[in-house]
Amino acid sequence: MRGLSVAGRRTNLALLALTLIAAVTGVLAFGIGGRWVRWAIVSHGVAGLGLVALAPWKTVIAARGVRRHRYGSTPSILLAASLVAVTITGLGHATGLLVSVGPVSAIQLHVGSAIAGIALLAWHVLARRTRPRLTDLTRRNLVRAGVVAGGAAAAYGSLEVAVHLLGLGGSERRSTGSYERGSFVPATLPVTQWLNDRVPAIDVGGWSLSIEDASGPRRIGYGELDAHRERMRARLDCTGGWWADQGWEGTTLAGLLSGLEQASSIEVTSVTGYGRRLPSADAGRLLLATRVGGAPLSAGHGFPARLVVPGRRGFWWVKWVDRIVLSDAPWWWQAPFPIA
Ligand SMILES: Nc1nc2c(c(=O)[nH]1)N[C@H]1C(S)=C(S)[C@@H](COP(=O)(O)O)O[C@H]1N2
Ligand SMILES: [Mo]
Repeated sequence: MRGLSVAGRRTNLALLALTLIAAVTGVLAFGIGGRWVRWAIVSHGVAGLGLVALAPWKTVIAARGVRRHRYGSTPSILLAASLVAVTITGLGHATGLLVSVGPVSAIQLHVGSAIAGIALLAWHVLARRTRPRLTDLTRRNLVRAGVVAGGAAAAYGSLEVAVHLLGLGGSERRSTGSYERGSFVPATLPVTQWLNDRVPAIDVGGWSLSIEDASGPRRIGYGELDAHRERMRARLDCTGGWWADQGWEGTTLAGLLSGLEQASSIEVTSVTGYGRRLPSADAGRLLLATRVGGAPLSAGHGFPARLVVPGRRGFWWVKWVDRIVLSDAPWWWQAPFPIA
């Protein structure tokens, strides 16, 4: 890069490294359902605050570029705007000061602006390339990186303490960062779709569940399925930023599939085409629910049947299930996040 000082290079590389950490931990925070999610969330917050801390230095570098009227400043401005949006929504969600904007949650805006920002950043990095050099690995630079990391971690800790002392909404977040909504009151449980799936109107007269193994399909009607009343209390935690506990009723996949050939994974698909593949070993813990809170599911929550997947984020809880396929493919043989 022409005309960029050593300090400018250093700042740019640090920003790039922190952005990569923030992106990876952000994806992990969505992918992990178990207790390790806390560490993805903490690292994500620390990386984010590190970026905020370096922003003033970046502003100096950017101002120099703007003064030289460099080509391509419109995408740069869009990039800056998306980063401001990412920061406001991230801090807003974490502190509880901005949890939603109308029907859209701060987390949804955070992810949306982050994806836009990453696309613009890819362009920016290619257009204004700063190549890491071996000479960047001096002891002084490592100390500097340590100071940024330590400072960001201290800032994260202080922010958490402040949120608790001030009693802000953010103190109510669980380990995934989600806020409680409508536990044990299914009527107030948010109805959420992963992307653009629509709530279908299903007439149980025409609906049946197809269960397929290597020897072919077999069908179960609603009456037969709803006769099972195994209970399971489970926590639905949507990546949109909320969670809820409910009492679900139905039948475990282990019960439903008993007597069928052993397989490696179970593919559960919705009337709408949405689906996830789960490990067969989990079948005893997976409930195909027809009821929640003692009443049949509402259309929004998956009537006639939906999957209950304790320990996995909401996008695994397939609604409006009409097909279950036993498969030899490993369960992770799918896109890490639904694409429909
Ligand atoms: N068929 C289908 N099932 C789905 C989704 C979807 O878009 N389509 N969204 C998932 C997501 S992201 C969540 S958080 C839960 C939400 O369940 P609820 O609407 O009953 O609260 O459903 C899951 N099941
Ligand atoms: Mo979700």
